[in-house]
Amino acid sequence: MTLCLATRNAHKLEEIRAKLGNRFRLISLDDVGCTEELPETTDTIPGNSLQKAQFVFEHYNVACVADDSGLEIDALGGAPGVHSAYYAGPQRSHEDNIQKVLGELRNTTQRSAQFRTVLTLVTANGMQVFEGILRGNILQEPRGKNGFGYDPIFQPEGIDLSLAQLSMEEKNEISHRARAIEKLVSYFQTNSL
Ligand code: ITT
Repeated sequence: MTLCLATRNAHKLEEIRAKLGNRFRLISLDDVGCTEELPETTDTIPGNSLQKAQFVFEHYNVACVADDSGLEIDALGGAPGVHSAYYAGPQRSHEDNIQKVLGELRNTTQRSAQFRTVLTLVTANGMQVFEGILRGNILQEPRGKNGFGYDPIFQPEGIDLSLAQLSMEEKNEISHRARAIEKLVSYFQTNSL
């Protein structure tokens, strides 16, 4: 059975492939011949995740799982959320995004936040949604060089380091993305495509 992961990011493909095992033939957008940009025009993380999976299923006639993720900061009413990738502008700079968030939180002691991943599976049988959350706090300044995005300013609950100070393996054990993938994997333990 073939399952398409709606990404061109080789790391995401490998992370999911490693956890799903060889139950499915997991393929990428390139493998189904999809070279166009997938639509991401809703204003929520679950909305964009569903939109991407549905687009691939309808246009390429293959079961598809799509992810969408973002950082949600409580004191900012859930921002940057669905806008995480380009919060400081269309240049999509991780450094600029971090500086914008730190500026907005300068005068607040309420630093709680979460990373959220929503995976949506669309098949001929309908759709299923799997969510992973990682709670933590926004640091006063960036720490660490690993990872990407907002990792240098995010300190997971119960850990004394930023996500960017963890190795990729350590992050993959606790991350929002890993938690959503675990739910997808356990769904496939009792369900098929
Ligand atoms: P693809 O669409 O190419 O997969 P993307 O960067 O848009 O890449 P996501 O939907 O996973 O990917 O995430 C959107 C943004 O949310 C991302 O650009 C980061 O700014 C932030 N983000 C998501 N997951 C993150 C993580 O694990 N660590 C740090 N920042 C993250």
